[in-house]
Amino acid sequence: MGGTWYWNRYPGARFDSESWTYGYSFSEEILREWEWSEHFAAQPETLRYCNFVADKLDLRRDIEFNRRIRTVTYDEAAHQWDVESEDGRRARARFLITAIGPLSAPTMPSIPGVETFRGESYHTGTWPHEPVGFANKRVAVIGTGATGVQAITEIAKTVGHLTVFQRTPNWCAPLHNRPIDAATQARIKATYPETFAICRESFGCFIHQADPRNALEVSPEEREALFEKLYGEPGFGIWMGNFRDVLIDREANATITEFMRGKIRQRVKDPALAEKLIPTNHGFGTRRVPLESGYYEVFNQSNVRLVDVRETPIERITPAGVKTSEGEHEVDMIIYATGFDAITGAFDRIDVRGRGGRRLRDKWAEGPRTYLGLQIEGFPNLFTLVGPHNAATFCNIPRCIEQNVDWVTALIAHMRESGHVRVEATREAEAEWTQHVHDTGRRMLFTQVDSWMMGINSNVTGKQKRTFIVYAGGAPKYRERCDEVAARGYPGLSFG
Ligand code: NA7
Repeated sequence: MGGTWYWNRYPGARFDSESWTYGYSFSEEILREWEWSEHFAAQPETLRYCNFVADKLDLRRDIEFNRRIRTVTYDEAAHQWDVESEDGRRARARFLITAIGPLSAPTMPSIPGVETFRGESYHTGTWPHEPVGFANKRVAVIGTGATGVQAITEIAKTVGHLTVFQRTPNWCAPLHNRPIDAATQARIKATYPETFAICRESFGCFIHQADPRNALEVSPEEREALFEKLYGEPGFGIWMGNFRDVLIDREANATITEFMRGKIRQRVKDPALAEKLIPTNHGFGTRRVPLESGYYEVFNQSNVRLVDVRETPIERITPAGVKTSEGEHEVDMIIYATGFDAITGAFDRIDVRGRGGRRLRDKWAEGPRTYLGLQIEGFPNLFTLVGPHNAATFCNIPRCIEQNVDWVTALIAHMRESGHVRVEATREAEAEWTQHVHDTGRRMLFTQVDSWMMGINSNVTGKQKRTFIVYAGGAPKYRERCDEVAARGYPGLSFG
């Protein structure tokens, strides 16, 4: 139970969304009864929340745990999906709804020798349930994405010696987490409708709304003042609540990038080290912004070392540690914070066969093609929640999941009422939506940068080319389009 919050139990794992914007909005009882203890809850609390919801709604009786699905096949004669798990058990259903997660297929680095290491080793996405201690141990962390940044900051508090292997530095911003006091708790509970209304209208369904001004139309002093204010505030404000053009316009982006550069230089004592922690190949916000709670200060500790693997590449993992071109780093533990085969990875791990035995993997070989990120031509009655080309992949995710679920539920109800047993995206509608996803994406600077949001994973064969896998038009526009399709009787879908 809990999905991403079940698996990602590495030290330091916590929300980057405000807790009170992240929970389910559909049940007043759940909203009333559940109390978040911190503005950005840590993983154990979120997992408790998932279990609380499951119990409250009596969901366990409808869930079969430990059933990893191997093959799903559309039976054209019966208009049903045949679902087979790895243990050979089967199930059949008219509709198949995937809720397999955009960041659920962890990837190990393609470095030789991983299996030869004699010490402890863990991937952050499959962290053990037993406690892992770091005191008096020499620990290596490979990877400095959102996960690595959280894990490194926490591990550094107790570790004997920490070596961080960094390939690409990211622009990290302060989280400013704090407990929720009683007065704030009361206010949160009294204003849920307003909170969710604000989220609905913001680009990524966060509580932060973009400043309506352009960065370059204000004076440098005004610009600096907003940046400074946002840097001092909790959460993604600096990313999502910044001047409206900083993620679109290069010159505007350069202003916030310069500001962030200054912050890293202020916080890291050794100037040469600060330069290594400053990204040089992408501007602020064009990759997922890790939120941090003392990350840069970790590098001021005498027991922490940063290894820039662009300068000294990792050659192999040895039985004793990590060997770079410069020499061997002997360690007791290696932590792989190397990320996921994002968004399409979980689909690739299932053999999905549609009409005529067509494989989804083949259809998406050159990148996904979808209608509204929810339906696929050739794969009737399949709905892909938080799938590629769906606004939910670039979102305060539960907010967008609820939109996906409501839309799919209404469509299924519509089919029941009208006696239909089959629904499928038309080729034309799929082509149009896919083109729209590409066109919308091109406006955004993040599509010019390598990251998981562009389908890049250096450790997965065939995922080295930038691909439009997320919808970058924002949640409100996406919802508008979905609502319009439903209101007009579902153009773009063929029913049978
Ligand atoms: P990310 O953001 O994909 O980060 C993975 C990190 O691992 C990143 O720093 C990579 O460097 C690094 N990496 C991956 N493979 C290697 C190899 N072979 N050698 C060295 N370094 C490597 O994943 P996260 O788990 O941090 O975050 C994923 C999302 O989960 C996050 O955005 C949240 O929304 C939740 P690179 O940048 O590729 O050079």
